[in-house]
Amino acid sequence: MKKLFYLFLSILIFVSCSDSGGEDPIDPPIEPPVENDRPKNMEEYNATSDGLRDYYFEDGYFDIGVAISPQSLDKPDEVALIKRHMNSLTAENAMKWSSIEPTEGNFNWSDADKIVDFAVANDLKVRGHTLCWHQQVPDWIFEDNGVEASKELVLERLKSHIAAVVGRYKGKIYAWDVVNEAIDDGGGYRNSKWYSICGEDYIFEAFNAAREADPDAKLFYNDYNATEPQKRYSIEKLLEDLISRQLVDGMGLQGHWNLDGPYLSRIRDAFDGYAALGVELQITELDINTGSATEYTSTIESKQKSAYGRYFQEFRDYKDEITSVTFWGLTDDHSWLNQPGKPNFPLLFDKNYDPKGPYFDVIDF
Ligand code: 9MR
Repeated sequence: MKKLFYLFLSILIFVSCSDSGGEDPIDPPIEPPVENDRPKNMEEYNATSDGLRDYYFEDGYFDIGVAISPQSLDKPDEVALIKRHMNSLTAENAMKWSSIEPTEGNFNWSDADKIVDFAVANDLKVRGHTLCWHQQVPDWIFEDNGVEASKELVLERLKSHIAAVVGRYKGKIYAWDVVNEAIDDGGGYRNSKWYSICGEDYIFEAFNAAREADPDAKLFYNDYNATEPQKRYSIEKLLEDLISRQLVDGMGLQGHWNLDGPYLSRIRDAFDGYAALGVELQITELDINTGSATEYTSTIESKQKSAYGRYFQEFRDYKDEITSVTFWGLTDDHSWLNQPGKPNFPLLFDKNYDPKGPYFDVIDF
């Protein structure tokens, strides 16, 4: 009996070790690129007017977008770069609650309008970002004459804000990040003001209000670290619930990634998991953090080339599921990661509006 027990135990150990289901220790080698006629260097880049949108959107992969501020549209160099490379725009901050409705019922539309009008005039799509978040959200929503507002009042304010914003851009904004970052890294609901006052109901009310205001808009749940298993399982549960009420169309994976991670196996599992639910996938805020290095050295450049190269290879492999990839900023110097005294180099274009090394990896396929 004892022998049998040990035999059973060793079989169990063998099986569990050989199918660890864990992450790859290192990412698998990248296939050597097939010869193509896309630019390989600055000289070839300057000799063509084609850009990312030609290689990805027009070739049947996915939209290529960028998050911008309205001030970008006053700068001819930035406008030229946007028109050459992008077919989709996101307002980096201009559509957030504190920008649009800083005090109750008083709407500032000018910055958001400027971006939408530019997009319409130049035949670019717009992703709306974001209707309900725990940041950039004014205090008045949660207050009522000096005390905490009731759940009913908060939900009323949420619904009327969403009706106004989505209603204004109906037919012009094709997709909305309705709720942003409602799940925390441990997989529970984020303990925001929204949650502490309304419980999870605010999520459903937000989606419902967006659906009512523009039934044709695609509605997304959007989050960071969406490839991390614990968080992913909770997001999947939330999506299932939203799907059963026909309130969601897509999952937005922000994509604030690093030179070394997430591992491709994690990304693949996440794409498979979300796509299996029947929603479309978008990478909504892509950038690759270069860490604490104060200069863009050749070592950092080569790591970033390989990171961008392998992530985009992965996106192409999932072209049937992924409908859009948006960069969180146009040039390194305007990235949220680039802080005074703490430079970062997360994007594909440098401060002179020139493509960096990784650009050529992204288009080399
Ligand atoms: O890039 C945005 C930065 O300019 C703002 O100061 C910040 C406010 O918290 O939000 C940044 O954008 C965030 C996005 O809206 C949601 N996902 C995380 C992004 C980076 O913080």
